[in-house]
Amino acid sequence: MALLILFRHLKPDRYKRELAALEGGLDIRVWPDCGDLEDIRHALVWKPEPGVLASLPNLQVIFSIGAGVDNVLSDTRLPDLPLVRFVDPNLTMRMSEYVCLQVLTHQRRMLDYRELQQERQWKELWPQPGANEVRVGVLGLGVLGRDACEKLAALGFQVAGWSRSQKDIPGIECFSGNDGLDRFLARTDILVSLLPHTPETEGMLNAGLFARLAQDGPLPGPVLVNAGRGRLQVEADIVSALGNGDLWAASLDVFEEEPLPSSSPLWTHPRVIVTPHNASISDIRAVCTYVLEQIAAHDRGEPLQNVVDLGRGY
Ligand code: NDP
Ligand code: OXD
Repeated sequence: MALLILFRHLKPDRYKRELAALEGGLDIRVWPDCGDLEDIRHALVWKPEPGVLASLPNLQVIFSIGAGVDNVLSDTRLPDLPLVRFVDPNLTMRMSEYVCLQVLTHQRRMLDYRELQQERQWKELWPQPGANEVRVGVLGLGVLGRDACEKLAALGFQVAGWSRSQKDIPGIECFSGNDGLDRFLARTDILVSLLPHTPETEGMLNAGLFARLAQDGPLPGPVLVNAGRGRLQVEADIVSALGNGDLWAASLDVFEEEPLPSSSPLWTHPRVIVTPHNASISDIRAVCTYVLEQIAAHDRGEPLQNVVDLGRGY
């Protein structure tokens, strides 16, 4: 009974070492050196080479090292097996750190103060709204969105969230579905996206949506923070919206194409903060512990946790 590490564009070595340290006798294979394919019961994946999972006759469970599984679901020959995504308090904490950092950066106008510092200018900017005057809207009220909302609310922001199904979260104004989206956007000064990439969400962060954000807020204009997935955003529209005032600033951790091509205007745009898809990285030991615990529980006949709904795509 073997576990296959199946990564593209990511080194498997540390995962292999951690798994071996946690479970001495485990038979670990690393793609493309799979050995006898019949031995493989479990696969640990990130951007798996399309078709490989379908070639494993005795595969039982697929484990994603990330919370997002679009990179797995894009395999058109994905076998109909349980796909478990990574859910972990450390991952959630790191994402909320990123979200709070970006929201505070824009609320406190740090891009402007940085520019003034470079010019050696001692100057106070106006307006300087407090957190309680700023309305943050979080797209996605799943594991990450909910925690980010609660931490932003603890900082004093007026927080709302939007999801597919209606939620009831104390202290957070909850909106849902297409009907709720307009009202949610119209009350949002800083928009945070923590949505998965699915056929429904692809391209939704576009000019039409930016134009529906609040234009009567306490900041000079609306702000976009995207740490969900890059395929949600239309980057040409972000650049145009920054030019026409539909957006005042943006913090982007994810991109249509990753790594972000050096020709992208986002790299040098004065109103954009770029980070290399590291808003929240998966802790390797935590991933390996999580996977081994789930395998042990599954072997005992207990249900798997955090299984992706293949129909919904997240
Ligand atoms: P969850 O599956 O827990 O939550 C997803 C949320 O999105 C749910 O609230 C869901 O609504 C909502 N949603 C999905 N589709 C729609 C839709 N069409 N309309 C409205 N709401 C929708 O995911 P997580 O919170 O764990 O993670 C979110 C995403 O964050 C991941 O998919 C991944 O892409 C990204 N991520 C990025 C990282 C980074 O470093 N940049 C790190 C980790 C994750 P409902 O609750 O009604 O189902
Ligand atoms: C994830 C990611 O989905 O790192 O976990 O993007």
